[in-house]
Amino acid sequence: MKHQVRLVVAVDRCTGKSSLLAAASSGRFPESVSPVLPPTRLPADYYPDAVPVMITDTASSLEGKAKLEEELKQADAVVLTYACYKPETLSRLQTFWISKFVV
Ligand SMILES: Nc1nc2c(ncn2[C@@H]2O[C@H](COP(=O)(O)OP(=O)(O)O)[C@@H](O)[C@H]2O)c(=O)[nH]1
Ligand SMILES: [Mg+2]
Repeated sequence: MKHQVRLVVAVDRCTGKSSLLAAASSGRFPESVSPVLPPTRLPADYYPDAVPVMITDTASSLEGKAKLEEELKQADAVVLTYACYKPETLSRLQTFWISKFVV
C-alpha cells in the first residue's frame, strides 16, 4: 500500500503544466503562474482513497533536463500536457517526449 503517490508534470513550455498544477491544488484557474512551481501536495480529500498526491512541476529548458531526469526516476506517474491551439505540441509528445519516459 503506497503512502504517497508522486506525479510529475512534464513536456514543452507553454502547454499549461504550471497552470494545471495550480488549478488542481487551488480549485481555480490561476491568472498567472511562476514558470516552475514548487512541489505541491493535493488536498487530502482530492481522491476518495485519501492517498496523498505530490505533484512536481518541471522546467522545459535544456538546463532543467538533469532535474527532470531525476524527478522521472522517482515518479509513480507522469502527466503530459499539450496546447489544443498548438497541434505541434501534441505531435511532439509522440516524436520527442514519449521516448524519454520509456525505460
Ligand atoms: N485558455 C487556456 N489557457 C491556458 C490553459 N492552461 C494554461 N493556459 C495559458 O497558457 C500559458 C502557459 O501556461 P503555463 O501554465 O505557464 O505553461 P507551462 O510553461 O507549460 O508551465 C499561460 O498564459 C496560461 O494562462 C488552459 O487550459 N486554457
Ligand atoms: Mg511552467
